[in-house]
Order: sequence, then structure tokens, then C-alpha cells
Amino acid sequence: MTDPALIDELKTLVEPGKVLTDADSLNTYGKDWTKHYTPAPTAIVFPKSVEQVQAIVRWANERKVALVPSGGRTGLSAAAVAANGEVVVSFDYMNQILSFNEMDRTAVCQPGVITAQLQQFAEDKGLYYPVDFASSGSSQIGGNIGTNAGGIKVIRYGMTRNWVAGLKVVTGKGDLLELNKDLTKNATGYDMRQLFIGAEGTLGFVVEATMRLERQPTNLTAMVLGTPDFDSIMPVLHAFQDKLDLTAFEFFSDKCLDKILERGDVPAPFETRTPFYALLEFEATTDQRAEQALATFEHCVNEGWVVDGVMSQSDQQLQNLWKLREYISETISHRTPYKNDISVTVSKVPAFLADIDAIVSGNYPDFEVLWYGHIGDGNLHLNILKPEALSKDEFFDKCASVNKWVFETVEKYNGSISAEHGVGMTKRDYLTYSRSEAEIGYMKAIKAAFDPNGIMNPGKIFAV
Ligand code: 2HG
Ligand code: ZN
Repeated sequence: MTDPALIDELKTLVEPGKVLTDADSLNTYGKDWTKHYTPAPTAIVFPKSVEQVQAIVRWANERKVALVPSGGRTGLSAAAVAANGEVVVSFDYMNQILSFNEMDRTAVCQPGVITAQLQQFAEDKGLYYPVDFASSGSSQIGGNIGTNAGGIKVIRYGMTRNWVAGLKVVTGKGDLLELNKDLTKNATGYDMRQLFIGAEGTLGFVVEATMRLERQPTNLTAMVLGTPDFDSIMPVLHAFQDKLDLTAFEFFSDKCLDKILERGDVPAPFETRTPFYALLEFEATTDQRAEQALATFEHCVNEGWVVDGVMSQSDQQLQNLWKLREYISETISHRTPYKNDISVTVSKVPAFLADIDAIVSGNYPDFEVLWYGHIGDGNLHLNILKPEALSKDEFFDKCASVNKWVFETVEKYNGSISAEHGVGMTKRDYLTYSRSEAEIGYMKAIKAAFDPNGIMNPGKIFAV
């Protein structure tokens, strides 16, 4: 616990009322969507300027106080959880888009800008911010940068990393650095901007980010296709990629569709039920593109890879098809599922999924296993729902062995134990399945260079 006397010092660094210590605030700001940890921060501080962030970090260095950055708290790896008396630094009041450069197509954002706010801003300017996911209405740009957030459009646009033109950061030592100066071409040695992206606040805090914007896509059109088995999905991906520039290629199992339909507010894509579904999206810029998509669909049916399908004819239909995929995580969240967010190269996906599925269902036939994710990127979300008969503790005990099998398989296939949700606390003990001891040694040395006192989000990515 941080000495309460120090909190009075902290109060002098920000505006009046911008340090909270009441139980409600500690509980709210001390956790993210992982829900497995008990939040226990000492205080929440709300800086309003770069200078205030710098003052907080310098003070924390002097007093050896651990700081945890807090954005929209939608993370799924406990990177923004404060469970050890830390001071949480919330960017809720640094939430402005400061400027826009039409020629460069960039917007300078404070870290607390909500993802959807930037998406709307871009749209108002006739442009597009392409990083998108179900939590874009609450997640913040600073958090997206901290975790290198991915989402549903990565197959076309890449991860958050691709959209950061420049960063201002306050390092763990309290220095203010301006990284890359928004340049497209810059060959002056180490690109430290990229180091801070995905660092989960362990090197310093992002205090300003210049985000690139893109031309708006035209006439986005989605198809949902029912496949007779899992192995048919990859040939479908291949067939469509041969003909079209896809903006998304997702999948979900029939069990996921069951959960969505049980909600009662999302229509079924079509009557036929199949074991798996692919959801793809493309720009139907010309009639020819839509015809190509239909011809590819017919080809997939003739090959036996697709049983039934539907193509959106309006914006409303496009949105309804997306709900089938985007609502899954939220729909099952009340069951506190065991989760994994894993990836391999696309060519390895079928064997990889089959291996994991066989191990889990072979050992625990009573587990309800839900598969979905960004399969066009090789990124699978494995969710397991707790059987009624097991208590939460019994369930999570059994899941500890699932973790081991899953990560051993990830290692065997040269994959990642965290494709897009980050390492945080939930994956830190498994990092060696994806990163060599030597690599981790260099990572720790980098952390020590930027944060010699170990005050920046300690216990995240690596144990302290
Ligand atoms: C998604 O793709 C999110 O829906 C959440 O990354 C995945 O809840 C999950 O497992
Ligand atoms: Zn995802």
C-alpha cells in the first residue's frame, strides 16, 4: 500500500478534486474486463496535461510509487489492473483531438480519446480510422497503443502499430520524448515509437499520439457463409483472397451462433445450420466486384466448401451480419469464460485448431468450447464456458491444465500466446512459450533503460 501521507503530495500535482480514494472509484478504476483480480489501488489520479503526467512520474520515481495506466479498461489480459496498492493514472480528462492535418491525413490525439470518437472524427472529415473492434465505444487510443490493439480489420489494415505516425511519451524516468515526429520516412536508427506500442505502459506513458487516417472504404459488403466443417474455411479464404481485397475474414462456430440467437435481438443469417460460419467483407466498389464475390461463392459451393450463404444488400443487413460475430464476446461474458487469444500463421490454422480442440474435448468432454475469431489473420479466440456442475474454483483449476496444453501446442506451431489482447498479468507466466529466454532478457534490459526504478506498471508482461 502507498503511504496515505504521500497521497497529499500527489494532490498538489494535479487540479483540485483530481485524486480519488473512495472505495467505488478504487474498485472501478482498479480493474479491466478480466474480472479475475481483486482491485486494490491506493488512489486514482486524473492528469489534465502532459506537464501533470510528467510531474506524477517524477514524483513516483522519487517516492518509489508504482503507477498503473488506465484507459477504457476494456482489456482482457489484466494489463490495466491495479491489485497491489498502486496509483492508477487515468487519462479520462486528456480526451481531446488536438489538431487535424488534411494534407498529411493525421489527427493528433490525447491518450484518452475514445476509439469511436476518432472513428467519427475521421468520418466527419471524409476519412476513415480503420482499427475497429467490439469495444471501440469505450476503449481509448492510449490503451489501444499500449496493447497494439487489433480487431476485425487487421487482414486489410494491420494493427494499431500501422496507424501511429508519431508519439509523445513520458518515460519511466520522467523524460518527455517526441518519437518519429509523424514522418513517413525516417531512417535515423532505432524506432522507439514502435517500442512503446504494445509495451502496456511498462516503459512509460503515451501522452499524445498522431494517428494516421485513411480514405473511406466504398460500399462495404459482407457475406456470411456456412461451411460443412472447419477444414473448409481456409480454402474459402484462399478463393476469396484470389479475387478480392478483403477488409475482414472472421469465423465462428455453430455453438456461438446458438448463443447469439438466444439473445433474441439478432436475426439468423439463413435457415441452414452448419458447424462453422465465415464472415467476410469487401468493398463492392463496382457491380463487377459484387459479381466476382457471387461467382466465388458459387465456386465454393461447387467445391463442397460452403453449404449456404448470404450477402448484405443494405447497411442495415451489413450491420446485422456483423452482430453475429461482434456480439459473441459480450453475449457469453456473464458465464465468466476461460479465454485464450492465440495465433499461428494462416497455413497452420487447421492443424493447430484440430490439435487443441482434440486435447480439450478429449480430456474434458463436459466443457462447452466456443471457437471464433479473426481467422484470416490466423488469430483464434478459444472460450470455454463453465459446466453448471463445477464451482468457479474447480473450473479454473481444471483450466490451468488447459493453459498448459494450449501453450505447448502454440509453442509447437511457433505461434503467439497472445495475438491481440496483450500479456498483462494473465499471460506473463507463459511468455516463454512464445519468446525465447534471450529475447526476454533483452526485453527486461529495455525496460530497465526506460524505467530503472520499476515503477511503470510493474508485474505486467513480466513478473516483478
Ligand atoms: C473479439 O474478437 C475480442 O471479439 C474478444 O477480441 C475475444 O472475448 C474474446 O475472447
Ligand atoms: Zn478479437
